[in-house]
Amino acid sequence: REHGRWWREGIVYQIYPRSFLDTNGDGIGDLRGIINKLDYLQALGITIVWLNPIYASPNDDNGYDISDYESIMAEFGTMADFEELLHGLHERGIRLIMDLVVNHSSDEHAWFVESRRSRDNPHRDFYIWRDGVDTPAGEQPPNNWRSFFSGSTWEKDAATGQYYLHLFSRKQPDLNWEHPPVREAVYDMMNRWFDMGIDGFRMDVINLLSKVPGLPSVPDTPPGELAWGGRYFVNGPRLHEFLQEMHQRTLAGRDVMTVGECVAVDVAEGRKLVGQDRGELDMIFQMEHMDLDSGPLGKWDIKQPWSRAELKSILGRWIQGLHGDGWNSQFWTNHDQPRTVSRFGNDSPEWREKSALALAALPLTLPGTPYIYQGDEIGMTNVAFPIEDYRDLETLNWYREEVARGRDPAALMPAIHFKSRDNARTPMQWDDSAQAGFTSGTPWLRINPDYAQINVAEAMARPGSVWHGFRELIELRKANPGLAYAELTWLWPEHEALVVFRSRHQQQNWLIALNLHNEPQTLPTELPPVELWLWSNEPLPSGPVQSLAPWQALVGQLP
Ligand code: TEU
Ligand code: CA
Repeated sequence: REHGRWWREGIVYQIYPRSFLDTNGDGIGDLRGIINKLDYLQALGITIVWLNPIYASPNDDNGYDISDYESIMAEFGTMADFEELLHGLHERGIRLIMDLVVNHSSDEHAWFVESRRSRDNPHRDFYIWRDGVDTPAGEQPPNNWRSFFSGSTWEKDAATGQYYLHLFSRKQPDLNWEHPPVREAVYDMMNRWFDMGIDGFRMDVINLLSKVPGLPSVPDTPPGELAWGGRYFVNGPRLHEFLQEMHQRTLAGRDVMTVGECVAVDVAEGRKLVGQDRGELDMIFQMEHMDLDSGPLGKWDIKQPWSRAELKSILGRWIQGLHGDGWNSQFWTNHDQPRTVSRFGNDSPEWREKSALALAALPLTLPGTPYIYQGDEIGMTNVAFPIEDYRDLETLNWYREEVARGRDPAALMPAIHFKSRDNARTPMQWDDSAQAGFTSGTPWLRINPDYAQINVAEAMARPGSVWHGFRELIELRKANPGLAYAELTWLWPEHEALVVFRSRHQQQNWLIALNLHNEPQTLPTELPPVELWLWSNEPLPSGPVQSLAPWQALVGQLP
């Protein structure tokens, strides 16, 4: 297990470059902004940075629509800036992982520009083209799959009269992984980035690469209606073959890490993706707990309160399911999710800081590798903008589709305020100056109006702030690397406020006790006596612990 210690024992900090720091006043964060904050990252103590896509892109989906995998997005800077950033991170002992988005490209990628030209273009088969279907009601798309971003997954292209597949937006055509030259081109590109010295890839929707041949329609769907076609592209028939080939061609023999973002995956499938002897990926980033507060209709169908018992059951299943074989990621949010404290904690002035730290203590003590999303280290909160101020295409497409179906626009806003991806994408709040110190110009997305109270300068200057709590928890994590490998036992798994567990690795034992609730909790039984309390967001207990205050968190060492 010597191999890969750095990523097993590491702490990842995720940077969404567009919203991190703008240094040239165009309102868009840039690589220079990250370079200027390298000492900040080092002070926080994190050991790995994951950068969201920084490649050339028309930004239909903020860089997840790549038009050139080997050049830097003009707004973000130059290749020289990138090299300086990589070097600056390495100088500080911080590794860098990049986003790999190869389920799809931009429709402005040269491959697609060629592909759409004619049916016999040499690049035609780089993408997935099909004829429409003639029906009594007129021509229909090749099947009835619904896109992740609303509407059909098919777009008819005038040049050839055929449709191309796009599981995401129409500006994100799916690459055809059945076509060997696509795979060759991707592996070559990956190898060139590795040769530049990057330390790994976070692989976007990597379990969607392989589609069931024939691309069948979802059965039992009323004509003209769309349906979730996951069974035909989630963990498709050739996925493992493709990932093993990728591993052999790019990863084998390199000291790099790979983390696969996987949608709608279960533990059995997860083990195939990250099992130690599989030769596929190192770590899984699965999102089952991101549905804790969703009803049957999906993410916009808000369900509150969320169940702490269900959280424990999901996390426990993944931890036990991969123990000793595969590797988990631990996180509360990312650039696709709401802000942690607003969603799972309590962002009122009374409880914001305490609940942000109670929540932070969970990923930073669980087995696996913790991920911190930019801004969470100061307890940044959700926003509630009018619809005009949203920029995220998922949010806007859903809004337009629902309005077109006749729903009252005002009735859609609570879900948007709670769940929009833009909650996580508002710019970093560095200080209380105009535009939160993010830009001297007009930010691409509005700043959260709470920046005068919630900002990095304030939090760093004040002992006991969320920032200092994160720094302490990161330090604790580094001093106790065994936490990453531990076996976990829940105490009171059914309890709807308490999240309490013992963690054991070799001779070491820990106790983590969290009250994830606004009310104090009397414990079903007194906590087992610890040898030493290591951390709390309250004064450390001096005797037996029989109750926890609202949002109290305790980390201790057991004999
Ligand atoms: O996200 C994949 C994914 O699962 C999202 O579509 C998710 O369902 C949604 O954002 C939840 O609201 C990845 C990237 O993280 C995301 O930013 C991209 O938009 C998407 O892939 C397409 O590349
Ligand atoms: Ca800029």
